[in-house]
Amino acid sequence: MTDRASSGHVVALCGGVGGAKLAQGLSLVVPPRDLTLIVNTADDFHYLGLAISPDLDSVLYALSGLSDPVRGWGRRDETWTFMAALKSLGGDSWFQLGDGDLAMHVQRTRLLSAGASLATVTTHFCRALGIAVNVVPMSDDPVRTRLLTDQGWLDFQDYFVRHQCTPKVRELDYSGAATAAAHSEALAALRRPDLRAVVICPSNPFLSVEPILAVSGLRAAVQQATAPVVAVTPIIGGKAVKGPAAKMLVELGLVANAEAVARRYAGLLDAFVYDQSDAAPGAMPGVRMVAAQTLMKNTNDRKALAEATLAVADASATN
Ligand code: FO1
Repeated sequence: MTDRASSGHVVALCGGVGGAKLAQGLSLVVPPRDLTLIVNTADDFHYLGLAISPDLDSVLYALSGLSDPVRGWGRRDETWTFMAALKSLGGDSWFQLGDGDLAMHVQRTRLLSAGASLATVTTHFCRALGIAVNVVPMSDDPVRTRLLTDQGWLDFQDYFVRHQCTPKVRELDYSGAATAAAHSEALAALRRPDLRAVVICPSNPFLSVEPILAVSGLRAAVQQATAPVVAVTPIIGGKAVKGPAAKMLVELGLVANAEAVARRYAGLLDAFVYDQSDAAPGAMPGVRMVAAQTLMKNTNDRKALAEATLAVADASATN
């Protein structure tokens, strides 16, 4: 019988492209029944009358091998006939929906309007895509990230895509988070007696992780988890691997480094994984700082980072 350290349930909080990559890495080293992914839904929005859930889709695509390796979002080998035709008709085209990707949004919209919950739709997609891992939205209730910028309040995708993250961010609001019910499967996974680790993926702390922690009950559930909580840095050498995390840290009056991200999670962490090319973050009482290769260039890197992150958790559990 293997001891608990190399078995037990793993929960990962993820959002965005970096989160989807480590989620895939974890799915390669943990049996599917022992892995629950709690995914950010605060990027979700309605566009062309369709319900779009980008972070759920990025995880589903990453786990099913369908994700586009360059973009990080949407499907590989995509075609864009629909968007080109829509544009020629004067339709909105600022948020690009590939022809294959469009099927996800159409089917999600159909199932939601037939009364299914977002979690039920996600389970339906997992079954259809051959994914056995538990993929759970942080809540079935709407939570929406909004950003107060030098151009006023912006909805998330307006900031992220239409404005390409150029506006200066002053404040964030996760509207709906206080009243949204944390999904029961997310809470149950965090409360399992056989919990091995809680992994905070290398996602943007402001845009992907804190919206999850803002949903009532989830931060407390992570805090009270009986297993080590380990976060992986999304910042390497003062820069975000992808997206506006470093820029936002500076705009919010913080330093653009791994330590600033670790401090965002103060009170939650047992360990923090920073990149081996970086200086160790400043000491935080009770938080082990561990170096690893955190840049994931391919599937092997994702698998290796997942193994390293779980090894950190297992070592923390025995200390
Ligand atoms: N990001 C872009 O920068 N431009 C796009 O046109 C775009 C379309 C898109 C369609 C589906 C989808 O699931 C994601 C899409 N994204 C696009 C990325 C999306 O904004 C981000 O993945 C998340 O919201 C933040 O990580």
